[in-house]
Amino acid sequence: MAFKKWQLMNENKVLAEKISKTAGISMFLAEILVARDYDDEGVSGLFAADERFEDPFLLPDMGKAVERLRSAIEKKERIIIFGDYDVDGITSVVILFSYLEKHVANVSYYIPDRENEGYGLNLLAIEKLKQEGADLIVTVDNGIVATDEVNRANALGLDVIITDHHTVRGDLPAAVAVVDPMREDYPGFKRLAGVAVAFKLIVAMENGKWEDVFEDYGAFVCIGTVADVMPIVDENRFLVKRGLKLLESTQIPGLRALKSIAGLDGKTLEASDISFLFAPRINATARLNFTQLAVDLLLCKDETRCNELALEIEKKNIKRKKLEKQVLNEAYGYLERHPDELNRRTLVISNEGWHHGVIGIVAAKICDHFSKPCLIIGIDGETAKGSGRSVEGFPLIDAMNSLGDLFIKHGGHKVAVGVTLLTEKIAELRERLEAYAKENFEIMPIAPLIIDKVAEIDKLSIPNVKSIDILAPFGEGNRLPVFLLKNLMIGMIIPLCGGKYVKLRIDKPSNINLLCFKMTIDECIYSVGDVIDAVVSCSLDRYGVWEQLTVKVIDLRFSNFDQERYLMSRKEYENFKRNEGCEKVDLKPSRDEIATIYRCIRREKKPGDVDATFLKAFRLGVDYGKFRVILDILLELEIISLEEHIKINEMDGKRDLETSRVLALLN
Ligand SMILES: [Mn+2]
Repeated sequence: MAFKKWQLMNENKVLAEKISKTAGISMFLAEILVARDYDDEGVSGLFAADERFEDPFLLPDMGKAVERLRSAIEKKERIIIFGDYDVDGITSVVILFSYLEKHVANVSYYIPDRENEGYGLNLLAIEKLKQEGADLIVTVDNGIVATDEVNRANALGLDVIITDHHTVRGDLPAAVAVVDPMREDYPGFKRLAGVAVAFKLIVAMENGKWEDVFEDYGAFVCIGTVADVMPIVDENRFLVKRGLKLLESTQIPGLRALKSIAGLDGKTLEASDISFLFAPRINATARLNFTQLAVDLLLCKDETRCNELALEIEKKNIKRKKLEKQVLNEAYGYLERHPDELNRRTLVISNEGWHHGVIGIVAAKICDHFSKPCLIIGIDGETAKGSGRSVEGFPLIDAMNSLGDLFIKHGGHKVAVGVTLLTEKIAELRERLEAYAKENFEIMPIAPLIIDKVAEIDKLSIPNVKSIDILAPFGEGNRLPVFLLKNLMIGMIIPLCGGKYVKLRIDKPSNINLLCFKMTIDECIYSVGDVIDAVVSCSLDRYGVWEQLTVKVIDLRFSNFDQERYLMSRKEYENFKRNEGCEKVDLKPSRDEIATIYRCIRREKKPGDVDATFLKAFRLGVDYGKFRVILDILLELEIISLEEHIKINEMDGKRDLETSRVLALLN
């Protein structure tokens, strides 16, 4: 498992008791809310949000947008919805197109080509649409920065209505209407998805009556909102909570086909089902440049055709997974061959031919695994495209902006960026990004695992876990409650599904079963009798009237693991490897310590990776930095080899520690 910094939120029993009484909720839930900085007012606001849908006419320019659109319908003008190829963009197109088509408007849609056109309104498309006889363009999920494009459209006598949810930069485009909750003059909830803004336009067309149109389009609004990682708070809570219910019982053929292919038939849906099962399938089409498939499916009214389209999409998704795995394996392979890379503050990995559609997912996985900002770059001859992901606390877009001269194009936000550059600039990007990180972050931030509270085993009861249901849907901005269980003694270790997963039976302080879905039996370094701490989440599985509590492990550690000490020691080692100066006495191992680690590795029946082996070394009293230095020495003297796992080499003759250069560096 990748190392995450456990971060326990503050507790305040007095406030929790007060909230529990005034809001009439369990103490268990009240403590979680306190950990999330809610006070009693915040709590009543939280639950009131379930009923809150703001009047769409509060959005600036909404009146103008409605007026223009109505006159276009009346005059049978040709309306083009200009969308985007991600899930938010696609769902936006689908709802607005369906609505206008139903109202017999002369309407069609345009989604730019991901590979050739990229995101947002562009001049060529505007010329083309004009030539094809367009009278009015309505953007969804884009357009707020398209000043030049709107000017061009105006010059051609083509009207534009902008609906978007992205940040306003500079002047607003000179469009007929610019509807965007991020406008400074909008006082309401800002973090709506593009599809929610498009939905508000529909509601405004209905004079503010949202109920019926929500029945028709709510499921799409929910999908786009969750897929675009909007926080599930405030108005989004309303949209997602109700939208999920609609999606559960939807009669829309395209959604039914997609649900069925994702294995979600008849299931109670959670926001995570959209993030992990719906969105990747819709996105797979755009990643491989088959966006049309997804739009066709979502608009299709014929069940048989829907099932065919869903199957096609599934094929694309399988292809996407294959490409992703291939790039991921090649990136890991590179890191294995260049282990010193992992001592850098930032990772930049590039290769010829890596598919641009999957580099973002791969960057996210590597960033998550090593807790370091990561750019994955696919080279395509003379130019290259990169996608970056970052850990909280290292705003990657700031770094990219400071290196702006290297790029042909770049954009993004704090945790995710995209860049296009000349292939010959990649080496410079690598070095300058690392230098930027060094200059601005002496100590790099590490991804935190945020824990709501320490829980006693007996508090993880069915009524308590049920009481937190009211907080759902969980997702961005409203994370699944997570608990820390301390000092658990393992009574039994049980392989599940042939060892793919592990069940830990805890005997002390009381009985509980922990399910580890992120660990195979081979990766389990714990033994019966070990005392561990576990970070867990809980869920209730319902089988008719029968309810069962499931406790899922998110992370595990030996109880006496000292996180601060580990982080200090790790920093010391990385500094040493980067030649940034270190406390040599902390890193220099004694002969005995080297022998101890050697024996520890040799004793192992199944070879482990560096992290797993370290946890054993740590129990023998060897700090992380020193442990890594010992591995370096053993590797240098060819006593061990390290690929994915650490193995003892067959040796002829003795090795002399005095010949180690690593050791000499620490004298
Ligand atoms: Mn969007």
